[in-house]
Amino acid sequence: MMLSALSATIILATCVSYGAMELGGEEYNLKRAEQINDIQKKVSDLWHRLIYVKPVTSGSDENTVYANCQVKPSSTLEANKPQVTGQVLFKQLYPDGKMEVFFDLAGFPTNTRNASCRAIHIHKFGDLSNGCDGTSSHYNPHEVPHPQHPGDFGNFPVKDGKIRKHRFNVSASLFGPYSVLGRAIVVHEQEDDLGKGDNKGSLEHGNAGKRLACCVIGISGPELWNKKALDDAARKKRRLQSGGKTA
Ligand SMILES: [Cu+2]
Ligand SMILES: [Zn+2]
Repeated sequence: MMLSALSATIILATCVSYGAMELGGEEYNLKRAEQINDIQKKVSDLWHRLIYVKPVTSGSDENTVYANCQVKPSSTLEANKPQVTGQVLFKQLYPDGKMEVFFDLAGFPTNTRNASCRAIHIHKFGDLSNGCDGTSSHYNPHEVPHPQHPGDFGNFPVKDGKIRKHRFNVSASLFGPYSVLGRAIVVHEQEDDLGKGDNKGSLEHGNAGKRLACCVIGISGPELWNKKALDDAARKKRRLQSGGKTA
C-alpha cells in the first residue's frame, strides 16, 4: 500500500510539471507552489506512517495490541524428548505501557528427577523452517549481555508437567521499532543460569540447553486473552477456596 501511494505521488508530480506548462507568469508560479506544497505534505504523511510503527488492529479498544504464540515441539526434536505444546498470550495497552504475558504450556515430564525449572526466551527470528534452530540467538536489539534481553523471561517452575504463569511488567514490547511481533518464543529443556555461569554462553543464552518447542508471535484479537484471564481468575478462586498453595 505504501509503495502504491508513493508511486501515485510520483505520477502526480509528473502530471504537475506537464499541466503547469500550459499556464503563464504569476498564475503558473502560484499554481506550482500550491502543488509542490501538496506533494510535500503527501510525502511527509508517508514518512510519518512509516516511522510510527503501530500495528493496525481492529476492535473498539483501538490502542490495545494482543498477540498469540501457538507453541509446538521443534520439528528437529528427537521423539524421546518432551513434546511441549501450548499458548503464550500477550497484551499491551499502549506503546509505553508494560506488556502482560500468560504462559500456558504442557508436555513436560511429570517425574521429579528432571530439572524443575525451564527457561523461556524471545529469539531473534520467527523462522521455523528448520524447527526451532532457525530462530537464531536471543532477540537483542540493544546489544546487551544475557539476561538483560527484552525477551529473557527467566525460569518457570514445572508442576504436573505444566507451566502456568501470568507475568506483568514485561520489558518486551508489541509496539514500535523494537516490537517482538514476528519473532519467536523458544522453550528450553533446562534451567537458565541467568548470566551467573561464569562462561561465555552464560552471558549469551544462559546455557538453557536444547530447544524443545517454539512458535512465532502473531497479532490476534482480544478473545483468547479474555478467555485466558477468566480461566485464570476462576482457577485462583478455586485454589483459594480449597486452601491450596500457589502454583
Ligand atoms: Cu532461548
Ligand atoms: Zn537472553
